[in-house]
Amino acid sequence: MDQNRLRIAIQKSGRLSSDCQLMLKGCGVKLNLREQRLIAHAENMPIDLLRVRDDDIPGLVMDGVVDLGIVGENVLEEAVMERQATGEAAEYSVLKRLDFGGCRLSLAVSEEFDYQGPKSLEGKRIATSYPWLLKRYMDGQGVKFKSVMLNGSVEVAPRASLADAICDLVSTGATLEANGLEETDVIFRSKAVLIQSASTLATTKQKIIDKLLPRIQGLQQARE
Ligand code: PRT
Ligand code: ZN
Repeated sequence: MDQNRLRIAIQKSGRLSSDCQLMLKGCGVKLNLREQRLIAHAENMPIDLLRVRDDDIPGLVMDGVVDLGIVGENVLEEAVMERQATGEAAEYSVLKRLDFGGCRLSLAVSEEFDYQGPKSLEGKRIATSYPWLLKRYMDGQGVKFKSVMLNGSVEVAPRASLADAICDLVSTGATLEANGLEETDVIFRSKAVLIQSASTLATTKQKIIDKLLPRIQGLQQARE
């Protein structure tokens, strides 16, 4: 990769990809994303896009492998807590909170569960892909629980008797309803954020960022 080109990590395919691509396009960045390539070079600016799983984005930014990244705050915060727990560096700065990717991380139980607040989950098994965010919330509530780590199909865990409750992302609530689950506690509210690595950037790269940021601001204002 050319060291003079600004490197931005975005989700390759998923809920954030099209909004990320639209945002960059709106900023005047001409991309050729037709090929399923890992790296896409902008045609008209010194910018390279690294297209990866969203889970890899916090690490790529915090390790300084890329200069910028766009990721959900849920994934970012979980990664920060995990890295802090293992003594890894977890530094970055948030350049902008974006106006897409909105969701919440919530606790949910089966409709039959007699839920009287977080204390009802004492000693219970909770299925989640976000064990650190969940633990922080439950520690705050003074409730001990067992975390059941699932990277997908979290919402079927109670029905499959794998867990007594779940802690999962919610946007419309349709998935919870379809699985006979009731949202009880919102533990984290998230949006996509544009983050920057903590390493010092070359002036040429900083200049591109200084050009992009007001354009992103303009796009968001136009949508308000
Ligand atoms: O392959 P990769 O690892 O990159 O993608 P992924 O499958 O891990 O993530 P993806 O594309 O599903 O989500 C990327 C990001 O979008 C998340 O990290 C959130 O920041 C954000 N986001 C916004 C959501 C949702 N809304 C959302 N509703 N992520 C997931 N969901 C799922 C949720 O897990 C549940 O299964 O949608 C379902 C609930 O939706 P409703 O509308 O039925 O409530
Ligand atoms: Zn992911």
